[in-house]
Amino acid sequence: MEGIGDITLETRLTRLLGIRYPIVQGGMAWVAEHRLAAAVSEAGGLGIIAAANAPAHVVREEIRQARALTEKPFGVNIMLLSPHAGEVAAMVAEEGVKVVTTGAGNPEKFMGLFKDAGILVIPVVASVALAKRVARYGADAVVAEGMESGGHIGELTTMALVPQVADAVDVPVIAAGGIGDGRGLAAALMLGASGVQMGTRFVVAKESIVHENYKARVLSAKDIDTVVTGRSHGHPVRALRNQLTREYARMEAEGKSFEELETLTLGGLRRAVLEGDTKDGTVMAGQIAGLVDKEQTCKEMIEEIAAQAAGMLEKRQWM
Ligand code: TUI
Repeated sequence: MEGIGDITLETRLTRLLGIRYPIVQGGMAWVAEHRLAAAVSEAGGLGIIAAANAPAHVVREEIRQARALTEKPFGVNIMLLSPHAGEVAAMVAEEGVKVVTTGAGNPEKFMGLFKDAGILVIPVVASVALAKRVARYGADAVVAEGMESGGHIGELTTMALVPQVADAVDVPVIAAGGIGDGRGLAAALMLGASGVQMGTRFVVAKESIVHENYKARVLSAKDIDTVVTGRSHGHPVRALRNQLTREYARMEAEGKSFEELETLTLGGLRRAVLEGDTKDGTVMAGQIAGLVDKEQTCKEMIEEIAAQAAGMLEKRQWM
């Protein structure tokens, strides 16, 4: 029982996952590696290792390194557009991972494999239709992710998506997109969610391996500093505005092909995260970047967010 006075942040999600706070860390490519995931899980949230485009043997090593850092549960995010998604799915079942989240697609074909391995499956969805579908074939919870998020996004906002998904499915709903503090957590609970997933806030965590240039851009970002590129070919991505996004937008307006645009961004996220190239790299971040203004440990972040949410709920501070 966590909270202040009578207010607890124990929810269906904390009970399902056996975690202390209803806070999940997003499965961010290149960012969500074993150190960040272990730190979030150690702090009482659910840490996630992002498989992204990595082959299974690389992700397996990440899982083992996370296990050396924490005995608490953590998850693996499988990015369904990855050519390695199938081999990663088989590997996580073999490794006995407790929780899998999926993103950027429909995880239907892997569902039997995950359920047979006793894995809790939490697909990220951007619509009511996909939420209903994954719930029907056995999802244990869903992440309802609004277009305020960084990276690959859907069409709906968190404010509109979360209550509609909460009404449509019986499993716990985790709200994502535009959430960065205790106010966001409290608001998500009022929309019918049982917890939140946060990405951008964790990018600047002390335990995050993200290059200091990238962290500095997130820390200094204003509310209107993110842009969405890639809408023309059906893979919209939100990132902080820079030389690369301007060039991309220019080429997109000229009607350049998907292949030409892909060449421009190839390796862009890795360049930004690992090398600190914030001019010609892809600095993925959500709209909440404008609110993220301090580097803290995951424990400090999670405890601050939980205390703020619990305090607001107890004092009816929103009224
Ligand atoms: O997946 C994410 N965020 C991501 S993935 C990523 S790597 C990437 N980089 C460049 C281009 C494309 C991917 C960076 N950020 N979030 C979860 C998420 N899933 N957001 C939206 C969706 C989604 C969208 C449509 C899930 C399912 C869907 O429909 C699938 C279907 O078949 O109905």
